[in-house]
Amino acid sequence: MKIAVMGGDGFIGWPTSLHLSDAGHEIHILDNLSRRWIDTELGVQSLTPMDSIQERTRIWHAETGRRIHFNLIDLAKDYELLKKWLAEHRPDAIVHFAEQRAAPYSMKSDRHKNYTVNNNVSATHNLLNALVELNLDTHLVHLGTMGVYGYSTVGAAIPEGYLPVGIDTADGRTVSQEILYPANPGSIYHMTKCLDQLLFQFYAKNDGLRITDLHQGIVWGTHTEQTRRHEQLINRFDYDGDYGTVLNRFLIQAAIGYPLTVHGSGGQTRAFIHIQDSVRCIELALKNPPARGARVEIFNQMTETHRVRDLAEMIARISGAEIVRLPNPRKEAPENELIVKNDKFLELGLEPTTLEAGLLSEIVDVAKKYAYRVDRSRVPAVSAWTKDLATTVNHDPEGKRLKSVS
Ligand code: USQ
Repeated sequence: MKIAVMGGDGFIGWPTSLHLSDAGHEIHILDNLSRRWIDTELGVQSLTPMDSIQERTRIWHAETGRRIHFNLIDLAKDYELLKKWLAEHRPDAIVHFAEQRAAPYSMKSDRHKNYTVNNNVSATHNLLNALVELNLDTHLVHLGTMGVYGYSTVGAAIPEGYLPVGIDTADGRTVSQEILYPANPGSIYHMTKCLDQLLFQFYAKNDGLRITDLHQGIVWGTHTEQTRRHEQLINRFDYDGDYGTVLNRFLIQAAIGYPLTVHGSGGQTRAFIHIQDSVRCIELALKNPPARGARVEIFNQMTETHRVRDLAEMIARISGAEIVRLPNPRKEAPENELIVKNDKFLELGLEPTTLEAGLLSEIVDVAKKYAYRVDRSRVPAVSAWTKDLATTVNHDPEGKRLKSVS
Protein backbone atom coordinates (compact mmCIF):
# COMPACT_ATOMS: atom_id res chain seq x y z
CA MET A 1 0.00 0.00 0.00
CA LYS A 2 1.00 3.59 -0.46
CA ILE A 3 0.62 5.04 3.04
CA ALA A 4 0.92 8.65 4.21
CA VAL A 5 1.96 8.95 7.84
CA MET A 6 0.87 12.38 9.07
CA GLY A 7 3.05 13.27 12.05
CA GLY A 8 5.55 10.55 11.13
CA ASP A 9 8.43 12.23 12.96
CA GLY A 10 6.84 11.80 16.40
CA PHE A 11 7.02 9.27 19.23
CA ILE A 12 4.67 6.75 17.62
CA GLY A 13 4.73 8.15 14.08
CA TRP A 14 8.41 7.33 13.58
CA PRO A 15 8.32 3.68 14.71
CA THR A 16 5.06 3.22 12.78
CA SER A 17 6.70 4.54 9.60
CA LEU A 18 9.60 2.11 10.07
CA HIS A 19 7.33 -0.82 10.89
CA LEU A 20 5.14 -0.26 7.82
CA SER A 21 8.13 0.37 5.56
CA ASP A 22 9.68 -2.86 6.81
CA ALA A 23 6.45 -4.68 5.95
CA GLY A 24 6.91 -3.53 2.34
CA HIS A 25 4.60 -0.52 2.16
CA GLU A 26 5.52 2.73 0.38
CA ILE A 27 5.76 5.32 3.15
CA HIS A 28 5.43 9.09 2.88
CA ILE A 29 5.82 11.11 6.06
CA LEU A 30 4.07 14.48 6.20
CA ASP A 31 5.11 16.48 9.25
CA ASN A 32 5.55 20.12 10.24
CA LEU A 33 8.22 19.16 12.82
CA SER A 34 6.21 20.99 15.49
CA ARG A 35 7.20 18.46 18.15
CA ARG A 36 10.84 19.47 17.70
CA TRP A 37 9.86 23.16 17.94
CA ILE A 38 7.94 22.48 21.15
CA ASP A 39 11.09 20.92 22.65
CA THR A 40 12.84 24.19 21.86
CA GLU A 41 9.99 26.23 23.33
CA LEU A 42 10.05 24.19 26.55
CA GLY A 43 13.83 24.04 26.70
CA VAL A 44 13.87 20.24 26.88
CA GLN A 45 15.13 17.44 24.70
CA SER A 46 14.35 13.80 24.20
CA LEU A 47 16.31 11.57 26.57
CA THR A 48 17.58 9.72 23.51
CA PRO A 49 19.59 11.72 20.97
CA MET A 50 17.52 12.11 17.80
CA ASP A 51 18.81 12.93 14.36
CA SER A 52 16.95 15.11 11.87
CA ILE A 53 14.14 13.39 10.00
CA GLN A 54 16.17 13.58 6.78
CA GLU A 55 19.10 11.83 8.46
CA ARG A 56 16.84 9.20 10.01
CA THR A 57 15.33 8.33 6.64
CA ARG A 58 18.80 8.29 5.03
CA ILE A 59 20.01 5.76 7.63
CA TRP A 60 16.89 3.62 7.11
CA HIS A 61 17.59 3.54 3.38
CA ALA A 62 21.25 2.66 3.96
CA GLU A 63 20.27 -0.14 6.37
CA THR A 64 17.37 -1.67 4.46
CA GLY A 65 17.36 -0.33 0.91
CA ARG A 66 13.85 1.01 1.57
CA ARG A 67 12.95 4.66 1.10
CA ILE A 68 10.76 6.70 3.41
CA HIS A 69 9.84 10.02 1.81
CA PHE A 70 9.57 13.17 3.90
CA ASN A 71 7.43 16.24 3.17
CA LEU A 72 7.42 19.33 5.35
CA ILE A 73 3.70 20.18 5.41
CA ASP A 74 1.58 21.69 8.17
CA LEU A 75 -1.83 20.03 7.94
CA ALA A 76 -3.51 22.69 10.04
CA LYS A 77 -2.13 25.68 8.14
CA ASP A 78 -1.23 24.53 4.62
CA TYR A 79 -4.56 23.23 3.32
CA GLU A 80 -3.79 23.94 -0.34
CA LEU A 81 -0.38 22.29 -0.08
CA LEU A 82 -1.93 19.24 1.62
CA LYS A 83 -4.61 19.01 -1.07
CA LYS A 84 -2.01 19.28 -3.82
CA TRP A 85 0.09 16.56 -2.21
CA LEU A 86 -2.92 14.24 -1.83
CA ALA A 87 -4.03 14.88 -5.42
CA GLU A 88 -0.58 13.99 -6.72
CA HIS A 89 0.06 10.94 -4.54
CA ARG A 90 -3.43 9.49 -3.98
CA PRO A 91 -2.42 7.30 -0.99
CA ASP A 92 -4.32 4.06 -0.29
CA ALA A 93 -4.26 4.85 3.42
CA ILE A 94 -3.38 7.64 5.82
CA VAL A 95 -2.30 7.24 9.43
CA HIS A 96 -3.06 10.49 11.22
CA PHE A 97 -0.88 11.36 14.23
CA ALA A 98 -0.49 15.05 13.32
CA GLU A 99 -1.90 16.53 16.54
CA GLN A 100 -0.53 18.09 19.73
CA ARG A 101 -0.70 15.08 22.04
CA ALA A 102 0.20 16.19 25.58
CA ALA A 103 -2.57 16.93 28.08
CA PRO A 104 -0.31 19.03 30.39
CA TYR A 105 0.99 21.10 27.45
CA SER A 106 -2.59 21.76 26.36
CA MET A 107 -3.39 23.13 29.85
CA LYS A 108 -0.31 25.33 30.30
CA SER A 109 -1.90 28.67 29.41
CA ASP A 110 -4.65 30.21 27.29
CA ARG A 111 -2.19 30.36 24.39
CA HIS A 112 -1.51 26.60 24.66
CA LYS A 113 -5.23 25.85 24.81
CA ASN A 114 -5.81 27.89 21.63
CA TYR A 115 -2.88 26.28 19.90
CA THR A 116 -4.02 22.75 20.75
CA VAL A 117 -7.61 23.30 19.64
CA ASN A 118 -6.71 25.20 16.46
CA ASN A 119 -3.96 22.81 15.48
CA ASN A 120 -5.70 19.52 16.22
CA VAL A 121 -9.19 20.28 14.99
CA SER A 122 -7.97 22.08 11.84
CA ALA A 123 -5.51 19.32 10.97
CA THR A 124 -8.22 16.66 11.20
CA HIS A 125 -10.82 18.71 9.39
CA ASN A 126 -8.45 19.76 6.61
CA LEU A 127 -7.61 16.14 5.99
CA LEU A 128 -11.25 15.02 5.82
CA ASN A 129 -12.24 17.99 3.70
CA ALA A 130 -9.44 17.37 1.19
CA LEU A 131 -10.28 13.66 0.87
CA VAL A 132 -13.87 14.51 -0.03
CA GLU A 133 -12.90 17.35 -2.36
CA LEU A 134 -10.51 15.07 -4.27
CA ASN A 135 -12.94 12.16 -4.24
CA LEU A 136 -10.28 9.87 -2.77
CA ASP A 137 -11.25 6.49 -1.37
CA THR A 138 -8.36 6.55 1.11
CA HIS A 139 -8.71 4.69 4.41
CA LEU A 140 -8.03 7.14 7.24
CA VAL A 141 -6.65 5.62 10.46
CA HIS A 142 -6.64 8.15 13.29
CA LEU A 143 -4.79 7.95 16.59
CA GLY A 144 -7.40 8.84 19.15
CA THR A 145 -7.28 8.28 22.89
CA MET A 146 -8.88 6.22 25.65
CA GLY A 147 -9.32 9.60 27.33
CA VAL A 148 -12.40 10.34 25.21
CA TYR A 149 -14.35 8.03 27.55
CA GLY A 150 -13.21 9.82 30.70
CA TYR A 151 -12.15 8.17 33.92
CA SER A 152 -15.21 7.93 36.11
CA THR A 153 -15.86 4.57 37.71
CA VAL A 154 -18.75 2.99 35.83
CA GLY A 155 -18.72 -0.59 37.06
CA ALA A 156 -19.04 -1.92 33.51
CA ALA A 157 -16.55 -2.50 30.71
CA ILE A 158 -16.00 0.39 28.31
CA PRO A 159 -17.11 -0.84 24.88
CA GLU A 160 -15.19 -0.19 21.67
CA GLY A 161 -16.61 3.22 20.83
CA TYR A 162 -20.34 2.55 20.67
CA LEU A 163 -22.81 2.04 23.48
CA PRO A 164 -26.16 0.28 22.97
CA VAL A 165 -28.94 2.30 24.57
CA GLY A 166 -32.71 2.02 24.82
CA ILE A 167 -34.63 5.25 24.27
CA ASP A 168 -38.16 5.50 25.65
CA THR A 169 -40.48 6.98 23.03
CA ALA A 170 -43.52 9.17 23.65
CA ASP A 171 -45.87 6.30 22.68
CA GLY A 172 -44.44 3.94 25.30
CA ARG A 173 -42.04 1.89 23.18
CA THR A 174 -38.29 1.49 23.70
CA VAL A 175 -36.14 2.08 20.67
CA SER A 176 -32.68 0.51 20.58
CA GLN A 177 -29.78 2.55 19.25
CA GLU A 178 -26.01 2.47 19.33
CA ILE A 179 -24.55 5.84 20.20
CA LEU A 180 -20.98 7.05 20.58
CA TYR A 181 -19.94 6.37 24.18
CA PRO A 182 -20.53 9.67 26.04
CA ALA A 183 -17.48 11.90 25.65
CA ASN A 184 -15.95 12.97 28.95
CA PRO A 185 -12.59 14.66 28.27
CA GLY A 186 -10.26 15.52 31.14
CA SER A 187 -8.09 18.09 29.36
CA ILE A 188 -8.18 20.43 26.36
CA TYR A 189 -6.05 17.91 24.49
CA HIS A 190 -8.50 15.07 25.21
CA MET A 191 -11.34 17.41 24.26
CA THR A 192 -9.87 17.88 20.76
CA LYS A 193 -9.97 14.10 20.29
CA CYS A 194 -13.66 14.14 21.26
CA LEU A 195 -14.24 16.83 18.63
CA ASP A 196 -12.36 14.68 16.10
CA GLN A 197 -14.82 11.86 16.80
CA LEU A 198 -17.75 14.04 15.73
CA LEU A 199 -15.95 15.13 12.57
CA PHE A 200 -15.43 11.45 11.71
CA GLN A 201 -19.07 10.60 12.33
CA PHE A 202 -20.19 13.37 10.00
CA TYR A 203 -17.78 12.62 7.14
CA ALA A 204 -18.42 8.87 7.27
CA LYS A 205 -22.18 9.46 7.16
CA ASN A 206 -22.25 12.33 4.67
CA ASP A 207 -19.46 11.40 2.28
CA GLY A 208 -18.89 7.71 2.87
CA LEU A 209 -15.28 8.19 3.98
CA ARG A 210 -13.66 5.05 5.35
CA ILE A 211 -12.38 5.91 8.83
CA THR A 212 -10.89 3.95 11.72
CA ASP A 213 -10.43 5.67 15.08
CA LEU A 214 -7.99 4.04 17.50
CA HIS A 215 -8.71 4.86 21.12
CA GLN A 216 -5.24 4.35 22.46
CA GLY A 217 -4.10 4.09 26.08
CA ILE A 218 -0.83 5.38 27.53
CA VAL A 219 2.08 4.11 25.47
CA TRP A 220 5.15 2.84 27.28
CA GLY A 221 8.58 1.69 26.13
CA THR A 222 10.71 3.31 23.48
CA HIS A 223 12.22 0.69 21.14
CA THR A 224 10.54 -1.36 18.46
CA GLU A 225 12.08 -4.07 16.34
CA GLN A 226 13.07 -1.51 13.70
CA THR A 227 14.30 1.34 15.92
CA ARG A 228 16.78 -1.13 17.47
CA ARG A 229 18.45 -1.75 14.13
CA HIS A 230 20.71 1.30 14.20
CA GLU A 231 21.66 3.83 16.87
CA GLN A 232 20.46 6.64 14.59
CA LEU A 233 17.03 5.09 14.10
CA ILE A 234 16.38 5.50 17.82
CA ASN A 235 12.98 6.72 18.92
CA ARG A 236 12.37 9.81 21.01
CA PHE A 237 11.85 9.22 24.77
CA ASP A 238 10.26 12.05 26.76
CA TYR A 239 10.79 12.54 30.46
CA ASP A 240 9.73 16.16 31.09
CA GLY A 241 6.63 17.18 33.05
CA ASP A 242 4.61 17.97 29.92
CA TYR A 243 5.40 15.28 27.37
CA GLY A 244 6.72 12.42 29.50
CA THR A 245 3.92 9.95 30.20
CA VAL A 246 3.57 8.29 33.54
CA LEU A 247 5.18 4.87 33.14
CA ASN A 248 8.05 6.07 30.96
CA ARG A 249 8.62 8.93 33.41
CA PHE A 250 8.82 6.50 36.34
CA LEU A 251 11.30 4.33 34.45
CA ILE A 252 13.54 7.30 33.61
CA GLN A 253 13.22 8.66 37.13
CA ALA A 254 14.32 5.27 38.48
CA ALA A 255 17.31 5.35 36.12
CA ILE A 256 18.51 8.78 37.27
CA GLY A 257 17.83 8.31 40.98
CA TYR A 258 14.92 10.76 41.06
CA PRO A 259 11.95 9.95 43.31
CA LEU A 260 8.98 8.51 41.41
CA THR A 261 6.48 11.38 41.11
CA VAL A 262 3.08 9.97 42.03
CA HIS A 263 0.27 12.55 41.76
CA GLY A 264 -1.96 12.56 44.83
CA SER A 265 -2.77 9.08 46.14
CA GLY A 266 -1.82 7.52 42.80
CA GLY A 267 -5.26 5.94 42.68
CA GLN A 268 -5.81 6.81 39.01
CA THR A 269 -6.30 3.67 36.92
CA ARG A 270 -5.31 4.02 33.28
CA ALA A 271 -5.05 1.85 30.17
CA PHE A 272 -1.59 1.00 28.80
CA ILE A 273 0.00 -0.43 25.68
CA HIS A 274 3.62 -1.13 24.75
CA ILE A 275 4.93 0.81 21.75
CA GLN A 276 5.67 -2.41 19.84
CA ASP A 277 2.00 -3.41 20.18
CA SER A 278 0.92 0.09 19.23
CA VAL A 279 2.61 -0.16 15.81
CA ARG A 280 1.27 -3.71 15.34
CA CYS A 281 -2.26 -2.54 16.06
CA ILE A 282 -1.95 0.22 13.48
CA GLU A 283 -0.88 -2.34 10.90
CA LEU A 284 -3.85 -4.57 11.85
CA ALA A 285 -6.22 -1.62 11.51
CA LEU A 286 -4.78 -0.81 8.07
CA LYS A 287 -5.32 -4.40 6.95
CA ASN A 288 -8.94 -4.37 8.10
CA PRO A 289 -10.56 -1.20 6.75
CA PRO A 290 -14.28 -0.54 7.04
CA ALA A 291 -16.31 -0.70 3.83
CA ARG A 292 -17.26 2.52 2.06
CA GLY A 293 -20.47 3.80 3.59
CA ALA A 294 -19.94 1.84 6.83
CA ARG A 295 -19.89 3.63 10.17
CA VAL A 296 -16.59 4.74 11.72
CA GLU A 297 -14.67 1.68 12.96
CA ILE A 298 -13.46 2.10 16.54
CA PHE A 299 -10.89 -0.03 18.35
CA ASN A 300 -9.72 0.28 21.95
CA GLN A 301 -5.97 0.16 21.44
CA MET A 302 -4.78 -0.94 24.88
CA THR A 303 -3.68 -4.20 26.41
CA GLU A 304 -3.91 -3.79 30.19
CA THR A 305 -4.95 -1.41 32.97
CA HIS A 306 -2.94 -0.36 36.00
CA ARG A 307 -3.23 1.97 38.94
CA VAL A 308 -0.52 4.64 39.01
CA ARG A 309 0.63 3.81 42.57
CA ASP A 310 0.91 0.09 41.72
CA LEU A 311 3.19 0.97 38.81
CA ALA A 312 5.33 3.14 41.08
CA GLU A 313 5.58 0.33 43.63
CA MET A 314 6.49 -2.21 40.95
CA ILE A 315 9.28 0.00 39.61
CA ALA A 316 10.50 0.86 43.11
CA ARG A 317 10.77 -2.89 43.82
CA ILE A 318 12.82 -3.56 40.69
CA SER A 319 15.06 -0.52 40.91
CA GLY A 320 15.16 0.50 44.55
CA ALA A 321 13.77 3.96 43.64
CA GLU A 322 11.99 6.08 46.23
CA ILE A 323 8.37 7.12 45.74
CA VAL A 324 7.14 10.64 46.45
CA ARG A 325 3.46 11.55 46.60
CA LEU A 326 2.87 15.04 45.25
CA PRO A 327 -0.08 17.42 45.12
CA ASN A 328 -1.86 16.59 41.86
CA PRO A 329 -1.60 19.45 39.32
CA ARG A 330 -4.51 17.92 37.38
CA LYS A 331 -8.22 18.01 38.05
CA GLU A 332 -9.01 14.29 38.07
CA ALA A 333 -10.67 11.74 40.31
CA PRO A 334 -8.26 10.64 43.04
CA GLU A 335 -9.32 7.00 42.55
CA ASN A 336 -11.06 5.27 39.67
CA GLU A 337 -11.71 1.77 38.39
CA LEU A 338 -11.32 1.00 34.70
CA ILE A 339 -12.45 -2.03 32.76
CA VAL A 340 -11.96 -1.87 28.99
CA LYS A 341 -12.96 -4.14 26.13
CA ASN A 342 -10.24 -4.76 23.55
CA ASP A 343 -11.61 -7.93 21.92
CA LYS A 344 -11.34 -6.64 18.36
CA PHE A 345 -7.55 -6.46 18.21
CA LEU A 346 -7.24 -9.75 20.09
CA GLU A 347 -9.52 -11.37 17.51
CA LEU A 348 -7.34 -9.96 14.74
CA GLY A 349 -4.36 -11.73 16.28
CA LEU A 350 -2.71 -9.19 18.60
CA GLU A 351 -0.55 -10.94 21.19
CA PRO A 352 -0.09 -8.37 23.95
CA THR A 353 3.32 -7.48 25.33
CA THR A 354 2.41 -7.09 28.97
CA LEU A 355 4.22 -5.35 31.77
CA GLU A 356 6.84 -7.55 33.28
CA ALA A 357 9.96 -6.91 35.27
CA GLY A 358 12.42 -7.93 32.53
CA LEU A 359 11.06 -5.50 30.01
CA LEU A 360 10.83 -2.70 32.56
CA SER A 361 14.44 -3.24 33.65
CA GLU A 362 15.55 -3.15 30.02
CA ILE A 363 13.95 0.29 29.63
CA VAL A 364 15.61 1.49 32.84
CA ASP A 365 18.91 0.39 31.26
CA VAL A 366 18.21 2.40 28.08
CA ALA A 367 17.44 5.39 30.28
CA LYS A 368 20.66 4.89 32.28
CA LYS A 369 22.66 4.95 29.07
CA TYR A 370 21.41 8.45 28.25
CA ALA A 371 20.98 9.72 31.81
CA TYR A 372 23.71 12.32 31.22
CA ARG A 373 21.27 14.15 28.88
CA VAL A 374 18.61 14.69 31.57
CA ASP A 375 17.97 18.16 32.98
CA ARG A 376 16.55 17.32 36.42
CA SER A 377 14.87 20.71 36.68
CA ARG A 378 12.55 19.70 33.80
CA VAL A 379 11.26 16.56 35.53
CA PRO A 380 8.54 18.17 37.73
CA ALA A 381 5.04 18.37 36.22
CA VAL A 382 4.21 22.05 36.66
CA SER A 383 1.33 22.62 34.21
CA ALA A 384 -1.75 22.96 36.42
CA TRP A 385 -5.34 22.36 35.32
CA THR A 386 -6.71 25.41 37.23
CA LYS A 387 -5.25 28.54 38.79
CA ASP A 388 -6.00 27.15 42.27
CA LEU A 389 -4.04 23.97 41.57
CA ALA A 390 -1.11 26.04 40.24
CA THR A 391 -0.40 27.26 43.77
CA THR A 392 0.03 23.69 45.05
CA VAL A 393 2.32 22.42 42.28
CA ASN A 394 5.55 20.99 43.60
CA HIS A 395 8.59 22.31 41.77
CA ASP A 396 10.99 20.23 43.79
CA PRO A 397 9.90 16.62 44.18
CA GLU A 398 13.38 15.72 45.38
CA GLY A 399 11.95 17.02 48.61
CA LYS A 400 14.17 19.94 49.41
CA ARG A 401 11.52 22.68 49.73
CA LEU A 402 8.06 21.14 49.87
CA LYS A 403 6.83 18.08 51.67
CA SER A 404 4.84 15.56 49.68
CA VAL A 405 1.14 15.11 50.46
CA SER A 406 0.18 12.19 52.65
N1 USQ B 1 0.85 10.97 36.62
C1 USQ B 1 1.53 10.84 37.81
N2 USQ B 1 2.82 11.22 37.84
C2 USQ B 1 3.49 11.71 36.76
C3 USQ B 1 2.79 11.82 35.53
C4 USQ B 1 1.47 11.44 35.49
O1 USQ B 1 0.98 10.41 38.82
O2 USQ B 1 4.68 12.04 36.88
C5 USQ B 1 -0.57 10.56 36.53
C6 USQ B 1 -1.52 11.65 36.02
O3 USQ B 1 -1.97 12.49 37.05
C7 USQ B 1 -2.60 10.81 35.37
C8 USQ B 1 -1.89 9.56 34.87
O4 USQ B 1 -0.64 9.52 35.58
O5 USQ B 1 -3.52 10.41 36.32
C9 USQ B 1 -1.62 9.51 33.40
O6 USQ B 1 -0.87 10.65 32.98
P1 USQ B 1 -0.02 10.62 31.62
O7 USQ B 1 0.72 11.91 31.51
O8 USQ B 1 0.77 9.37 31.55
O9 USQ B 1 -1.16 10.45 30.50
P2 USQ B 1 -2.19 11.48 29.82
O10 USQ B 1 -1.98 12.88 30.26
O11 USQ B 1 -3.56 10.91 30.00
O12 USQ B 1 -1.83 11.42 28.27
C10 USQ B 1 -1.15 10.34 27.64
C11 USQ B 1 -0.67 10.82 26.26
C12 USQ B 1 -1.89 11.10 25.38
C13 USQ B 1 -2.77 9.88 25.32
C14 USQ B 1 -3.18 9.45 26.72
C15 USQ B 1 -3.93 8.14 26.71
O13 USQ B 1 0.14 11.98 26.37
O14 USQ B 1 -1.45 11.47 24.08
O15 USQ B 1 -3.93 10.16 24.57
O16 USQ B 1 -1.99 9.23 27.50
S1 USQ B 1 -5.10 8.04 28.03
O17 USQ B 1 -4.42 8.40 29.28
O18 USQ B 1 -5.57 6.68 28.07
O19 USQ B 1 -6.15 9.00 27.78
